[in-house]
Amino acid sequence: MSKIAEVKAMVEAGKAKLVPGLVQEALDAGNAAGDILAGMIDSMGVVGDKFSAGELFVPEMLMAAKAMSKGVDVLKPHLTGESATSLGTCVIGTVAGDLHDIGKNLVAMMLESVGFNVVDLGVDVSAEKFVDAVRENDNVKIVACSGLLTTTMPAMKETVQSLKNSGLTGFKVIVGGAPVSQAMADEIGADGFAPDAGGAAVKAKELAHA
Ligand code: B12
Repeated sequence: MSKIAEVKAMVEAGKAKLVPGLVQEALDAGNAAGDILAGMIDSMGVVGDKFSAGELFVPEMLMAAKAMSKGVDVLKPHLTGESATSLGTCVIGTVAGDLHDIGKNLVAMMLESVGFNVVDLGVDVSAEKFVDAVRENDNVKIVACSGLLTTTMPAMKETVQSLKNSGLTGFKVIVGGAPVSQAMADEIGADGFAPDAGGAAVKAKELAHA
């Protein structure tokens, strides 16, 4: 079994203690950090499908998430570069009612690596909290909203609308997460969408310069 296949199997099995060592071994064997990350993201897809099929439950899903997070910690220095320039501040969070944060954390990491000062509000963030963060932080150029549940899409819409109606200016709003699409982003009035963390960084840079 290849090292990446071993990492994937252990993420799926939720082996948080084993994953960091295996990720390091995969790096040492010459695998690119991006390929190892893609493998772990695949594993989360498998876990989600098994959850849908009733083959595993929330505790197993949580263990897989913990295992992936530990693996990402090892990859972090290999995925991000030091950026000398500052593109301004990016406020990021997962919208109200939603506790999923792996994708949001990856997006935050990539935004930081391209030169944003990232203010991470965490998960289950209300629309008011997003607006307060824009008011309270200097030079906010981007607000990034993450959401993984179809049931929290109304909260994402409310967040975008609250930000747009706040009277505050100088920033753009980007949205993302598995159920989000460009069409949905357009419909709720967001300025940008990207399907993954790398795309989020590209889109944020483009909008911050616009
Ligand atoms: C791990 C997980 C959990 C963990 C989360 C732990 C954590 N710390 O995040 C736990 C166990 C807590 C959990 C709970 C629940 N979950 Co859950 N979970 C997952 C799972 C398996 C993986 C999610 C993940 O981390 N993916 C990997 C990351 C890297 O991908 P990502 O988040 O999509 O992020 C990428 C992009 O979307 C994008 N992106 C993300 N955010 C942003 C933001 C911006 C601005 C941009 C531009 C891009 C962007 O970039 C990221 C990196 O490339 C998914 C299955 C799946 N296929 O997604 C189900 C899934 C999301 N969960 C689901 C469900 C139903 C639940 C529960 C309701 C289960 C329950 N009965 O309690 C609860 C809800 C809790 C809550 N209130 O939030 C469903 C959602 C169904 C739906 N359509 O709404 C899924 C799809 C599983 C399924 N197939 O049924 N879950």
